[in-house]
Amino acid sequence: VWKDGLRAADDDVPSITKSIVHHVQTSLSRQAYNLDDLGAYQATALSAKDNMLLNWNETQLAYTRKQPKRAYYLCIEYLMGRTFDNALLNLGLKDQYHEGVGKLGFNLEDLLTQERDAALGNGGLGRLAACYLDSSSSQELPVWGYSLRYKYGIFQQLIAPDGSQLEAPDPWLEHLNPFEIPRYDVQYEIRFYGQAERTADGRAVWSGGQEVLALAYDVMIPGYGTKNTNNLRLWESKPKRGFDLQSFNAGDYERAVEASNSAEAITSVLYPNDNTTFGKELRLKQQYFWTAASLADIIRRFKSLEKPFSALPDYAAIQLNDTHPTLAIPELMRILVDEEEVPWNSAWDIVTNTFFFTNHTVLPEALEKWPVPLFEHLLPRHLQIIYDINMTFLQSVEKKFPGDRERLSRMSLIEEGFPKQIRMAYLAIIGSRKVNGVAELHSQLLKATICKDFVEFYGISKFGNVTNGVTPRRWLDQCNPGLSALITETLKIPKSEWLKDLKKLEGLIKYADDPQFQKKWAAVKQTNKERLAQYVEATLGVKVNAKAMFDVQVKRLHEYKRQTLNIFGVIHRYFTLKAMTPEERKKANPRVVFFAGKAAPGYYIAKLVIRLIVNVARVVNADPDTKDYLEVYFLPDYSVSLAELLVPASNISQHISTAGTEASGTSNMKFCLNGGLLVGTVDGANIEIGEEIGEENVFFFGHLTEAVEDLRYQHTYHPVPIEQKCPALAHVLNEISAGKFGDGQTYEPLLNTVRHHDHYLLTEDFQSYIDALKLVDEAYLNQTTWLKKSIITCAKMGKFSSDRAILDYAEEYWSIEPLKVE
Ligand code: 26W
Repeated sequence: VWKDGLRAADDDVPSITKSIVHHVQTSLSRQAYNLDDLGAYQATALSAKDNMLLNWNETQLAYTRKQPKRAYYLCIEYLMGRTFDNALLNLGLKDQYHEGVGKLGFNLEDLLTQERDAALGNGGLGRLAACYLDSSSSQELPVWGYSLRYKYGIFQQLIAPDGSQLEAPDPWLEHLNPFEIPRYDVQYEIRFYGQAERTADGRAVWSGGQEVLALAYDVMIPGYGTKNTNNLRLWESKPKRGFDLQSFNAGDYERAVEASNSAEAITSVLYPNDNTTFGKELRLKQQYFWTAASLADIIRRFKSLEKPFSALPDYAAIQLNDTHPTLAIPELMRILVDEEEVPWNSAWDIVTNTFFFTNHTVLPEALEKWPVPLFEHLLPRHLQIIYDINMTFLQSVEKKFPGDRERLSRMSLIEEGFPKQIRMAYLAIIGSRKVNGVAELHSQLLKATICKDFVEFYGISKFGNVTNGVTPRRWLDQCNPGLSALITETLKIPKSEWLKDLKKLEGLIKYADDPQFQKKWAAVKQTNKERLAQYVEATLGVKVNAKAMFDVQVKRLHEYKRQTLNIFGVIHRYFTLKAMTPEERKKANPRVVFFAGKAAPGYYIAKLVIRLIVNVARVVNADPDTKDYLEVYFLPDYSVSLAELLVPASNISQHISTAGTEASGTSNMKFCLNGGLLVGTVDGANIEIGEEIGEENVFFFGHLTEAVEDLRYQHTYHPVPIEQKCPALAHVLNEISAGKFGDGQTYEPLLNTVRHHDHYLLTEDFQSYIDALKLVDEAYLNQTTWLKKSIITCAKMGKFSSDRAILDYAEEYWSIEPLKVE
């Protein structure tokens, strides 16, 4: 039963119960007879962890032996959600654990909810990284993730009595975390501040300042249906010396612990900003701490191979996710030039063949730029290196475009001004082998805007596209077991086959018209809607009409994502229903509208939008005239786990960003994969979803990207009053102002963004949005055609598996190959 004397659970039920009891008694030192769900969860998770560890060890051993080229995925956020359920699923042990836990008097489903989400991310970027890790292991690719072990993840969102967002810390590590392994033997010293003195040979010595320790924590990433188990390495900051003994002895206890507090602060909290820079020194410290520790680790591993440094690109590909890890570029130059004595030009060759850069947003406010004085103070040597890179680079630009001074200043890594700023995106572009965007439209826009001069300089082949994807394990099988079972039964192939080759879903198309199949399909959706309704009742204490159409918009609150368009549309619908006679109302399509999402704590307008939604919900839900036809809910504290409830329960979901602003979107893929229909603008990956599933199955509306620039120009130079441009919307805004949903004054700043500049073009898209929703209502009334659309939508989502995306990166970018652990 015990493998090789290791206390690892075997995969039969008796061994599983035995190993759980063993962990109760030893790891937790508790007794089985008075164990609560939390304890039972911890012991069960530890038992599952033992199983994963065996695979993890074998995987790492295989990598060490066979020395394949590896990819390193550097992302400052990983939005993992819960691990336990996914681990059981990927290990193929869910049924056995269900039974084993049952034998001990517990219910596995209850234990699963004891786990806190690992919410080390804000939104799209972090969740994408989590999906990519799942796919890397599942596709048996040697990929490791690197990030920070934030003590506090994304804040918990509370809603105050007046409807506004409040933030509370997320102490996710309060209890034992069964899924992390501290590696006390893996530590690196990281320096900040101090002096950098150039030496005669073009190198420099960086000394003094503050030194802190980076300590590794490993999180195992099991693949689905394979032994391959990759690693996510998270760094924790620690003081190099516990505390200042001199001050301590002098009785100055505060000073004694100051240094240790400052070291620990680095990984204490995730910055809650999404798509907007913040410009704080601590954030730059996080970025350097993480990239320097990760590179030290990568270089140590490479050095153990005893190859010349010129071979680094044959053994390592380093993926920079957005600009947050761009410091890795000057850091690798520093290691090679200053520490390893590699000549500058050879070092630059190595660097530019090792890094790959993905951009995840075109919003100007998200483009990272660091003020030179702040940067120089924290990282004096890196500033020198960046200046040197810039000089060489601009010389080559000058050579290709002689005399074009404008171009030189446009392309410089340093933006002139007071203060001067370092353009991190440009550094990432010139320091990388290839650059890509995350959906076709986004990659096109990149080439036409941020990268334009660089395309002219390097040629087009350096710039590509990898459309995002999502893991069907978590986002179908795990969150929607009913649908997964129905698909398996219908396709008549093992689930492991279609879950790893998602194009196989196309086998469902031939049943799209089959009444029997449609009936089962509808029943699964209904069950999921009732499951969500139960959650809402348990958390908000209200009963939701689960017979109505469920309409969902869940994502970070941001003006460009236009939750405003949605809530204004809801208000318009409410007025329309109000104006009807009871007889007329009976013909309306009953709808429940769900919102969820967090706003950055400092994002005033986004927070006002939440407040408006909550207060509109209050008024609408309390109106007996319309109650049967319209309900609105704002579900607090959106998370991966909440998404796993919402995604399977939606009839439609909304992805309604101003054209050209949403780089890709990934929840659009999740909803469609679960048979929800998409209401959206012609933006990001919506476009490719439309191409795959057929435009007749998507509700597109709104202006196209090409029109946006002109429209904004018109708004600035030839503004037309909103009453004239869009009377329906003007009426909605006026009613809000007049106090229909609580004090109108409160919302004025939000309403004015629409009345005045309307940067996100609500007045331009409102009418076509309302028209699209009308089409949705009409379509929903005919359930036969609706179900057919729903089935075809799911069946044609194969392209959007993150397996396809990660294989694309592996082949076209990183040049790595699968290595199966036998
Ligand atoms: C420095 C502030 C900051 C923080 C986060 C700037 C930018 C970010 C992220 C890159 C923003 C982000 O998450 N972008 C989203 O990335 C997803 C994955 O590619 C896309 O699907 C979303 O469209 C995009 O908004």
